[in-house]
Amino acid sequence: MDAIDDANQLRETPKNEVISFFESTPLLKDAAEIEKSLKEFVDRNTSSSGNLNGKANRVVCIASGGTTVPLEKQCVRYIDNFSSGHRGAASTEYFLKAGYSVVFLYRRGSCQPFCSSLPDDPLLECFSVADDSSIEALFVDALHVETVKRAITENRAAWIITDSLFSSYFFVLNAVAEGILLKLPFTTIFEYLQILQLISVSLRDVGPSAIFFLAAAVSDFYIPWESMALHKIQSASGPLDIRLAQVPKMLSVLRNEWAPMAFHISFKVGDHLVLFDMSLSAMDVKDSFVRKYIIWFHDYNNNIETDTDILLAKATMALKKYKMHMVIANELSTRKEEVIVVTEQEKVTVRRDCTRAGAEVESPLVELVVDRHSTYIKKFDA
Ligand code: 9Z3
Repeated sequence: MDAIDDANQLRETPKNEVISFFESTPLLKDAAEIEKSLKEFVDRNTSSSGNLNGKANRVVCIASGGTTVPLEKQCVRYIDNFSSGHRGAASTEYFLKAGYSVVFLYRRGSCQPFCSSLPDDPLLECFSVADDSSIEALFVDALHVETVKRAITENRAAWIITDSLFSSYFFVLNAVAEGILLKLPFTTIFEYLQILQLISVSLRDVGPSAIFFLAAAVSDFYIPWESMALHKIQSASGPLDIRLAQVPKMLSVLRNEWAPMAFHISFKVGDHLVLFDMSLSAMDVKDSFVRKYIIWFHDYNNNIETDTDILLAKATMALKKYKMHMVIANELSTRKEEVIVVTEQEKVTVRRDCTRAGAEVESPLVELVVDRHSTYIKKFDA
């Protein structure tokens, strides 16, 4: 995600790269079902009386979690991109509270809105909210019965029922039931990009009232399907050499072709500390010499002063290159504390309110995004 990424940013995304990526991609098994649920979602939330959540037809697509790159078609091993999905899940909560309807495009198993503090536990699947808002246990099949039995044996059932956070889970079930939240899962880069394309086509008629909030950590490299091994790569054949192709930069395709009227927000992540952890894990990362050396190395290459400057330079480049309306810059190590919002007009540092317990940076961040989105929409009204 660094030097190569920057070089890549300087060239346009050639059309043939995009076409060949999609042509060689395994087709989504449930594409028809996803299209159907997207159509119903858009119809429900973009009526003349506004969406079901109260804001006039405003919809946000939130991409969350990391994409994987399989090494085998019958996948045993894969390369992953780091992201817990917390940013996307928390932002979903604040957008719903702000009156938007949300398409939540998330990595299977990553953090979920309203339950990011709950364990990813199949026990939760055993409950639902009844019409009168009471909690119902769904003992509909053997799996549910087994899950609950096991939870009781393992002493988890009591915990989960008494924990106050559990009620959050029902908020999210309600949001899905009310039709203001549509959750679409992905695992691989192939699934992610195909579903993103389906979403953008479905939201095209929403025009400037739609936001793309792309917080997912998306693979830069992949193994094209046709050159991928079918079965588990054997270790008996010795060391493994893999050649990865570059994933075409779909941001510009999304911005220019798939959803040209929408308000586009991408994220730029600074990874200096990660580079540190990975390449020098055997050393003491607090070692000031190592630290200085690495920072000097970056400064030398970029001819600018600090890590933040480097990150901001990259964010500004992404803003221009992909014609984003907003690029949100964050460092992995401080991402829960602060982000820097970069637009053509401004650079705003948004911080978590540390005076309030449990306050999250996504709260003021979404507030700022909603404000700038309102200004954007007004331009079309004029
Ligand atoms: C982000 O920068 C997200 O804010 C994080 C959130 C992944 C850091 P968590 O899910 O973390 O709360 O644990 N997302 C975008 C990361 C990315 O891959 N950006 C690309 C890049 O920097 C550009 S699209 O090259």
